[in-house]
Amino acid sequence: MTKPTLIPILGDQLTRTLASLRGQSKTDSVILMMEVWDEATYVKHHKQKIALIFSAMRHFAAELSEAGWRIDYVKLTDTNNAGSFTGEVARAIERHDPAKICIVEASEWRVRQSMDEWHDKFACEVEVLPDDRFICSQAEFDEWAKGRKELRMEFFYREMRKKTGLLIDESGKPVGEKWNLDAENRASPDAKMDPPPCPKFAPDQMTQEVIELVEDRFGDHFGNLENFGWPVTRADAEKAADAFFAERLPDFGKYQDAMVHGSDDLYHSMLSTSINCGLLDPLELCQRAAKAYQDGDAPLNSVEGFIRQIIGWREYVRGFYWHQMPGLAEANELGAARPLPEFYWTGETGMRCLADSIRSTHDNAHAHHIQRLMVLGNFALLSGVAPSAVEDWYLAVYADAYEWVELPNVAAMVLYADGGKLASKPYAASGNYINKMSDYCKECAYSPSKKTGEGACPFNPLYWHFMDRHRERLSKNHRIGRIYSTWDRMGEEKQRDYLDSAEAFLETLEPAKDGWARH
Ligand code: FAD
Ligand code: DLZ
Ligand code: SF4
Repeated sequence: MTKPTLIPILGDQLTRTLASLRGQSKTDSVILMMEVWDEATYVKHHKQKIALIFSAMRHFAAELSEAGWRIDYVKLTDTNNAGSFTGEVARAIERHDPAKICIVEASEWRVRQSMDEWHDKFACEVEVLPDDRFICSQAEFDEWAKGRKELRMEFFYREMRKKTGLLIDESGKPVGEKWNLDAENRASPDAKMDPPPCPKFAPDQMTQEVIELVEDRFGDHFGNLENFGWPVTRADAEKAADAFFAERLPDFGKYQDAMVHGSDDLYHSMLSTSINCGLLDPLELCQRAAKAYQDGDAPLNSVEGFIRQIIGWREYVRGFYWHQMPGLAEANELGAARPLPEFYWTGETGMRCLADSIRSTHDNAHAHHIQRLMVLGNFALLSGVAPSAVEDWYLAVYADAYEWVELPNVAAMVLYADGGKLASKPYAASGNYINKMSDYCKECAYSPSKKTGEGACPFNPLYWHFMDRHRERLSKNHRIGRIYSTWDRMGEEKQRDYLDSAEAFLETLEPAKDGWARH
């Protein structure tokens, strides 16, 4: 009897066309899928994230089994569960005596490090294949980055447009003559907004069992499971995509940066969880978006904006992550050291923008981009929270969070902890920005127009406190340095007022209790 090939499939590799499945004989292979304690707890993930991954894994295993594959599925509750990928692969080798292991490279540094030991640890051959679900290979990204002093998404994105042919005309130029229509995508919320609700998928029996397991084993993790409605199969993820293209893509661009209290999905696609665990193919989604433009079903600013998020930002942060690791996880160029405030976990703050973004995070394991960047992120940046604490929080609370995508967004885009390798300037903003882009401030306990003292929006003094603290570095930055002439014109008394207000506010921040993010 020929020895089989063992094909481990990880929780974010749930794709029928995965490189390790292509060209394999169904009779000569065993697919291994493992629910393991290590993955469920390296940070204390939001309950919905664990339920999503376990349920999507179980559904995917059933789908493969139906298609004739031999599946060895290890549940978290299996008595001898080894608790780690390496431990489970070792046990599977004993069960199946494979000729070789064939696996697609892990998406995260932590897991790749442990997989690197497999060659020495296991007697059989270990073949690790590149993850070709990304449009840009790591070698290609590294080549693009070579010799560049600054890495900027915009130039990378143009290469990806040319590579994929998305929104490129016959003469090789961008459709509509501009590469980037972001300037058209900054509308404030208005009365014309009426986003149709995003589809939610009622848990079937398999998901229900997983929900009970999560409640039982991870009951002390952040978040609730009552609202669980994420797609956990490719079929449902496609329904979610259909609804987005039919109902929300046309206004996606215009209202991309808008925030409305209590309105969690707006015109966003809500597809990141499905893309990241493998249920949806990012390139196919972009091709659908481009077709919607060609067919006259959506305007260019929306379609270009959507495509840019995926073949631009998503591909770019993945390349950046591998280009910068392991240093990126330690980066702290601004020397930020404050503990994460407790309200990031409880939502108990009078700052209405933060409270609403944290509520959505708690209830849905999701907040949209501008809440993550300009509310939650901006606050952490301005108040100088230590990058590792902020990174752990983002990794724990979002259902779409994997380190390869979370870390560049948090460390580099939000916190400027990489010293500007990814972003040309810190995304620092006062209350003005949030007031312009949301309806939060109208009913807030603070006033965005009040600059200092009692009742002033805390973002206002914090903004100047941040700029003052980092003057030496930021005054040399050509995109933000000019702000210091405004600061200097204020005079000492006004400046002191800002700094005192900020310090008084910072003193009120209660640090997070131990044990929320890490076990
Ligand atoms: P849409 O607004 O509909 O955008 C379409 C798609 O574009 C998304 O599904 C996503 O795949 C991609 N995309 C958009 N922006 C980014 C980005 N900055 N980086 C990578 N992909 C992007 N996204 C994650 O998938 N996982 C994370 O852990 C994550 N952490 C973030 C942390 C911070 C601080 C910030 C500022 C952004 C983060 N993002 C992350 C990016 C973005 O917020 C989410 O992808 C988006 O909110 C998901 O909702 P959506 O599918 O409705 O996105
Ligand atoms: C996120 C996650 C969780 C919570 N649990 C598992 C698991 O038990 N088994 C598994 O295969 N994958 C899980 N995942 C996704 C993995 O963390 C992800 O596939 C790797 O970290 C990628 O490097
Ligand atoms: Fe947020 Fe300030 Fe507006 Fe309140 S006033 S919602 S704290 S930006």
